[in-house]
Amino acid sequence: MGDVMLDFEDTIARDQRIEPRDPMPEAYRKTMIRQIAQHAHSEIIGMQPEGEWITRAPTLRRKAILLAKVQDEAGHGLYLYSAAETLGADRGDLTTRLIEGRQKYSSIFNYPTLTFADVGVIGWLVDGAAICNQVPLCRSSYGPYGRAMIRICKEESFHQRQGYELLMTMMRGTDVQREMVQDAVNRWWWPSLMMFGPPDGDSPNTAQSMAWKIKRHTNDELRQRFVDMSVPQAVSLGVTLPDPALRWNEERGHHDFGTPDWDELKRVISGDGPMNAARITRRRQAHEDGAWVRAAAAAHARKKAS
Ligand code: BYC
Repeated sequence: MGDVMLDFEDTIARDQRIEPRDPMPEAYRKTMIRQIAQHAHSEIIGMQPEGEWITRAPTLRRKAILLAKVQDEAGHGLYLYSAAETLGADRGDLTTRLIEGRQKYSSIFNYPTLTFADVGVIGWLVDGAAICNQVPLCRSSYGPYGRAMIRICKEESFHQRQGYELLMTMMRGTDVQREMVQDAVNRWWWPSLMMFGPPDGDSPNTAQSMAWKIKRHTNDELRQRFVDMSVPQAVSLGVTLPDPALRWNEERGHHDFGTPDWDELKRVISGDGPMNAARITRRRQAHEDGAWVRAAAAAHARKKAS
């Protein structure tokens, strides 16, 4: 066991990657499965808020873009479940944990999408926050996770661009369209800041995950990066970010901003957000609807093996 730890620590210290067959401490394996599974669940549950707008997209072009984006999220979920399987996790078991409420997914997907402007704002802010959080994860110490993240980030950039382009189009439209965009920004801004997790002083996992080079920055560092990145984008779009405390701080070289409602984040994480019950019910239904496909695939595999 001593040697196992030495090899592992040495690999981490040399900034090299841990691969599936490499020895690793049990706690590292557990942490990786936890983070990758939660991330995979977020991608799959994340299909729902925007998926609801596919049949109601205003034009064929918007529908095609949205379809492609939502399908990409399904793909991300699959790469990530595969990465979790390289650590010995079982995908069926992970899905069971999700639909029984025993494993988390991102708080952001527990808010409703009220108008088509939400599709644009999710692309701009939610995918923007996702990119901010996930680009450093491309250098995460666990090989299969870091490699999955490279492809995911490329696709997320397309998602962000489509959201921003949709919002630019709406902002060039009518007063009603501009109001829809502003209203969506008002509703999604604070939940987007919460995607980065609790503040550093209240984040039980950050210190160990940074030491293992799973996480490369703390939650607050990435949140700050996201705010700094979003402010000029909001200006060119012509929308107001709903935070009276938001201002440039010359001394820090960053924007100061207000405090998110951390009690709200706790409520949403613990299952008590506006859409938690609806999201899980829908996911459970989809899983049950797919039972015949899994049975057929298993029967086919048995037939081929015999
Ligand atoms: N929502 O010690 P902490 C996407 C949990 S997909 C819910 O800071 P950690 C996209 C946290 O898991 C977005 N739970 O934890 C998809 C921990 O619980 P446990 C998902 C949250 O892991 C489709 C506890 O609170 N992205 O972007 O060091 C369409 C304490 O937190 C949240 C990822 O999953 C939250 N917001 O850091 C569009 C990225 N925040 O497990 C977009 C990968 C915290 O101890 N994950 N919790 O019971 C990460 O980077 C990290 O896991 C986090 C949290 C920064 C999220």
